[in-house]
Amino acid sequence: MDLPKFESEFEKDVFIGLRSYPKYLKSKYFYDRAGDLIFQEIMELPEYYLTSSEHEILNNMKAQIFSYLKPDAPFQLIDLGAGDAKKTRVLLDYLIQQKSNFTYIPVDISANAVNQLTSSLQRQYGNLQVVGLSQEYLSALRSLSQEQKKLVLFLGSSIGNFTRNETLDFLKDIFSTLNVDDLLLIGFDLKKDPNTILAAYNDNKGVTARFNLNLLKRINRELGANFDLDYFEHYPSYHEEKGEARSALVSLRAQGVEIPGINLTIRLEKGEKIDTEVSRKYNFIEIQRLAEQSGYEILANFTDSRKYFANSVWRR
Ligand code: AVJ
Repeated sequence: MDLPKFESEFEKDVFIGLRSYPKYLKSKYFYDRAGDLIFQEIMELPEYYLTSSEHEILNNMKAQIFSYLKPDAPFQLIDLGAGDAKKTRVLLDYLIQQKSNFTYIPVDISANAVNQLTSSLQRQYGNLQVVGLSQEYLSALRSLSQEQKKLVLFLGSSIGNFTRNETLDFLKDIFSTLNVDDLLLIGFDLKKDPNTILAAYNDNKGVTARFNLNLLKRINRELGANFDLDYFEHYPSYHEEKGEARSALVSLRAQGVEIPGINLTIRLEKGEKIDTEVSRKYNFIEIQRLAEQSGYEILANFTDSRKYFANSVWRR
């Protein structure tokens, strides 16, 4: 099929996703200005254990993590998908206290997030060297100096949003930008009691529902669509064997929606879903296999007191 000409990747992805069956929208589009703020609210929710678990690990293990770097010379701390860098500040505080010589390089697709973060860090830490990059992860990594050692952070279980194939491709691509002995620190959400996982994506204040529905608001605003948010409901599920938490938006009645920005009209049956996110959960065997298949050596796996989350240190 010949696709019409699109002005942006967003337009193209929305068009393709809403013409598919089942319908889907890519989760990376959650993060517009409003979505960034709602995600910050999610990270404060008691049900969303991921943030507090990872915070606990980084706080307890920061000295060990940096001991693997053996930094005798200036190094680069690269933060992929830095957002507001709330958890990274634990590491920054530690490095500054240790008088480490490093450059902090937050990378985020959102130029808004990178600008806000850079100025906030400069306010907070007078002479921290910060180079914010609002680019795709790989082009950012490829643009960096090869002279200095790198520690690449991929925190928060962002890796969980990739499909299986995307996960391996991503890890191999990162590998190709690293030098021998450079490090990667990845956050994995661990498989656990399904009720605990489901609750993290189904909080009782409805923040996650708002986060999910914001995607339709974004399409209304940016593509002139007429999604009626009252006729969609947040629909989270957890598939234990697959280790996949999924979010969808379910249509509460049969309805038509117009999306003039991409010249598209869609129909939804009552009960039909639009898939919006997969958040993959791991165990240590799967983490080990991922590292092997993408060429890394695992130096350490750290977990929190509840064993909900893991931060894994990998070496090229
Ligand atoms: C930012 C991808 C780690 O999948 O847990 C939170 C996003 N979605 N609540 C996750 C999210 C719904 C989050 N990540």
